[in-house]
Amino acid sequence: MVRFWPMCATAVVAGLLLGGLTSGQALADGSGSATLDAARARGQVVCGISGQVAGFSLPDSQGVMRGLDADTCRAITAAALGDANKLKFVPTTAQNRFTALQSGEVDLLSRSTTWTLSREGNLGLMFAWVNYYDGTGFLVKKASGVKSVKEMDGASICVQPGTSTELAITDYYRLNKMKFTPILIQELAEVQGAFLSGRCDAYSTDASALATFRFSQGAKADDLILLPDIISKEPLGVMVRKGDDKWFDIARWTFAAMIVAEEKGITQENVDTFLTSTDPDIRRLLGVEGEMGKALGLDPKFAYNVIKAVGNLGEMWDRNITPMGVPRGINNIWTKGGLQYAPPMR
Ligand SMILES: N[C@@H](CCC(=O)N[C@@H](CS)C(=O)NCC(=O)O)C(=O)O
Repeated sequence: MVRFWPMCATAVVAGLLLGGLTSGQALADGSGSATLDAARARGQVVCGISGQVAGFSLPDSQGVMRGLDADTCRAITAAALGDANKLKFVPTTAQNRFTALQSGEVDLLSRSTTWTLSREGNLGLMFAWVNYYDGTGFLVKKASGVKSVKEMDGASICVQPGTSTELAITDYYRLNKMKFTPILIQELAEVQGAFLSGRCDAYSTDASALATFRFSQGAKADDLILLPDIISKEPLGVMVRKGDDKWFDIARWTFAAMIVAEEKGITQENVDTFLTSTDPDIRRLLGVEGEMGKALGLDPKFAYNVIKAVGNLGEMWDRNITPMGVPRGINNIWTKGGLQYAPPMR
């Protein structure tokens, strides 16, 4: 006790001083979120994406970044700054993505990143929401005749280093007393090219990305088979830095807003017709009554701005993932049998 108290007291005093100073200052001068204040000052949210994955983040023929991850950046920007276009995309790789967020180069990371304990516990970063419940899958050539991972003992597998995919395959092979040779290639185009040219027997990553890659092969898609085995859970989430709780809240409640909108049938196109709704949930959601925006340090119409910019969660899916031929499944909202469930916005 004699040794405990002084240390404890020092920590408490230091905590009060630091916490008091930072949050007191932020409250006096700004929103309570250093990240939001910085984004407001520069007039832009900076969002880390991959920029290379169809359905998630890939520029279209006009150079506009498209995909679920890109629209996630848009939604949070619309909530934060009231305008989804006040957004800068920064491409990141599997290996530099966490440093980009830690260093402050980006305000948030929306890059098919799996939520794991060690990532949340060790990196000073945290996951605000899951925008895609995924799992590790395998793509093989139809000509190989392989129908299941169990037939792939001794196989060479192309995989990007620094991914949870690498760990999932290692676990699976260890558990099943099988062996594989990892062919580690950092660049996405190279890893895909290596697989297509036969340098490895299979290409493994998140099943979503395999499905969209297969789809992008056009007529040649039929030569490739996505095996039915999904060997791990890969909840892909949106990450922010620890220590800016208000920014975390903004990211989290942006998703809640898109889910509630879907529950209530509110879309990008019809949202204005709901402004006169008598449903208390809808009135609070759209900022007609209550102080939901204020609680987040935002405009009362933050959720309205999100819906105007990207629509509800289902619209985000339909715009980006449905065209790739991937059914929504567990990614549906809870009222339709899926995992996306929003806490009450009250
Ligand atoms: N979800 C896994 C894998 C993430 C990952 O890097 N996925 C590939 C899927 S294609 C990707 O986004 N590559 C794009 C790139 O390297 O730019 C993780 O968090 O480690």
